[in-house]
Amino acid sequence: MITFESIEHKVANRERLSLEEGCFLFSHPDLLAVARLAHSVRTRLHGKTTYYNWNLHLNSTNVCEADCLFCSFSRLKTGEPKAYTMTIEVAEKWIRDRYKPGMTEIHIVNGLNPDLDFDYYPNLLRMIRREFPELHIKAFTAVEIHYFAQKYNMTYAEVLKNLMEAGLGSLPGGGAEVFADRVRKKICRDKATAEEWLDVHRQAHALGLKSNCTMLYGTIETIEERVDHLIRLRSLQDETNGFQVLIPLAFHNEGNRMERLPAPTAVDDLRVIAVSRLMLDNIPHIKAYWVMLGIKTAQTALLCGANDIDGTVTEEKIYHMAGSRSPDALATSDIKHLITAAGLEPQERTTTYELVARTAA
Ligand code: V47
Repeated sequence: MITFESIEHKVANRERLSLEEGCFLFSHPDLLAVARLAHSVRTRLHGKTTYYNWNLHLNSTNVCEADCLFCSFSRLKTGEPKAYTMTIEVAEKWIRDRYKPGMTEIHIVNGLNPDLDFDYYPNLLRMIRREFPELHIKAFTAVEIHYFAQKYNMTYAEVLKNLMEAGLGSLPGGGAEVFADRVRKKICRDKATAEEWLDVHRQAHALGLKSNCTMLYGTIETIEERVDHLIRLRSLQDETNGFQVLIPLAFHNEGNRMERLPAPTAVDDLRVIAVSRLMLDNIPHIKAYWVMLGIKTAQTALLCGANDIDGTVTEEKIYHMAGSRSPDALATSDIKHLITAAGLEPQERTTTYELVARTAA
């Protein structure tokens, strides 16, 4: 029989938790006990060290053929109100206006735009590598890579190699949503399937790229489907060891077709962070993405299993168009303050978790 004590025992012995144990933790009435257990694992892995980075988000087009019910960012067609596609020149100016020497990462996620040639993407990366060589380029979700392969008639490996030659440094974790077919058929029926999403990451890892992974929670998924999602990520990680971090993504309900669903509460958020830490014994980091959680919940999540708070971000669109009330950007001094105020130790990192040391100005 599963009890909280039997799970504690397994965690202390570094044994892997099962689907049933994950479901038990999601339903356990004592959130603080689950959080404390997750914090003990976080502390075993990372001590008080809490990572952040100095980054910038670019969404160079929001035109998107996919019809995800939860999305507030995309526009179906070029020419619709609020649809936009930056030329490479406009993207260059956009970055230049926001870039500060010392930044280490640009994160790029776009819509699935039917009106662009494949060259647009390597050209965008080449421009960034030429003009902003200090930036690591973390770009294009597995859903985008899958779309490029289909649309431009290439294999995943061909797409990835092309983009790597142009400067791609790693893949972000978006587009995973929840892997269960039942959920995908309802909320994101016309984009990469779970197997395709996983296969893009499998192939990226085989080519030596690191990547991130996500889980979108709070729409229509069951607890069992959440745990199944985590277990599928864990299985691929057993195979490749290429995932760096899980970012649980809380559903935001403004400006999309799932507005009638209530958004997850802080208790849901903290529980997902904690159970993710406990289930994913082979993924090193769990990120409390402050843009999505809000600053206060993100800070609390650092004591419930998370050990990373993402970065400065600067002009995030996907969550702000879906109702996020978080600020547009955080200064690194604000991030460091949040971490130290939680009794933890801030450590700046690169995208691939090398430590960044800065001398005081
Ligand atoms: O793929 C879209 C999700 C993702 C909504 O890899 C929504 O470091 C909730 O993946 N409510 C994009 N979620 C963001 C993303 C990400 C963010 C930060 C860091 C990293 C990383 C990755 O956001 C999408 C989708 O899963 N999403 N709309 C919404 N209304």
